[in-house]
Amino acid sequence: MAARKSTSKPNTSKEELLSFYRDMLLIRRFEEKAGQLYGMGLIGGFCHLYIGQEAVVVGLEAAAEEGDKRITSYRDHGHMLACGMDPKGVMAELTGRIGGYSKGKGGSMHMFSKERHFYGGHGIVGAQVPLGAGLAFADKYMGTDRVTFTYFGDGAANQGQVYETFNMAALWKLPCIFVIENNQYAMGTAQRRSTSTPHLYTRGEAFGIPGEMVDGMDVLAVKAAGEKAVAHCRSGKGPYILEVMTYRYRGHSMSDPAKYRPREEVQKIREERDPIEHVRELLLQGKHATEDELKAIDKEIKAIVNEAAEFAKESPEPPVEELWTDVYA
Ligand SMILES: Cc1ncc(C[n+]2csc(CCOP(=O)(O)OP(=O)(O)O)c2C)c(N)n1
Ligand SMILES: [Mg+2]
Repeated sequence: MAARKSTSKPNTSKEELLSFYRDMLLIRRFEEKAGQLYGMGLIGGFCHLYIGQEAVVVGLEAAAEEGDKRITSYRDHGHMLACGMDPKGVMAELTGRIGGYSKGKGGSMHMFSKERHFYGGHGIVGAQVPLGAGLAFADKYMGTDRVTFTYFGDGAANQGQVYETFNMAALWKLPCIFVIENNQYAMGTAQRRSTSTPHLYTRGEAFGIPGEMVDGMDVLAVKAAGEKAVAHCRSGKGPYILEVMTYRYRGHSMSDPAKYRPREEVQKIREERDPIEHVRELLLQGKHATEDELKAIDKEIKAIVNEAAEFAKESPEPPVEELWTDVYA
């Protein structure tokens, strides 16, 4: 077992690049629209945007098969869209309307889809990690060969429950991929100020869990690492850790003015490392698409997002009777 840095790049096709482009663009435009609706007062409460991190979830979803499960933190809109949940239902939940995935009673951090095997949306930092191992345990117990993608942040990686989970997941050889989305900040705290060692992918070594560091701004590298992790888990060898190096362009949440980092830092990554721009260049350089064709895709995606926003605005608020439904007593 050795934790190591991944450098390999997979082969790809025009179709795959186009689908990565679409899927990442859908997340970005959706999140930009959510930011606008928040600014207009149509979304209340907490709202954590995923802009900049799109290649992580899109690359890993390309390595997943039907029936595989996923669970994540509060920064969850991208995960929902990437696993095939309806943008209208997600946006309507953000605006607190009856047409939302939780009938408007959950909001940004509390959405689920049994059909798409999406298990939330968790506001307590690190809480989804043992739950993810539990989902993987269920698959092992039932004798399926499905795997669970358990996503958490660099900040959450310092939580005690993560290590209790690593121990049990390794002991029971659970088919769980622990995806550490390292966007380099936990709220306003940079990783170097909070974390004793620079590499989180080695954190499973004490438990015998292999780990790998992946370039999270390169969707092809993420997919390749995901395929390797999935093959490991599906073959019964137990859990796997992927530390996916990424960056969030916006503040921690909509209420964060992001004064803890210079603007130039964000600007530099946007200009030099943007995951969508990367695929756009591969498409253009490989002559797989023209500028006009890519513009047409952008237009198509904007229409889907606008339709979701219209649906979210027109859907009524939940009636008072809904206060008494979906409640455990
Ligand atoms: C147990 C717990 N402690 C603290 C918080 C407050 N909090 C919310 S998000 C966050 C930072 C988490 O950072 P990270 O895991 O890197 O995820 P990111 O927001 O970068 O995606 C903190 C401290 C919380 N929600 N839960
Ligand atoms: Mg973080």
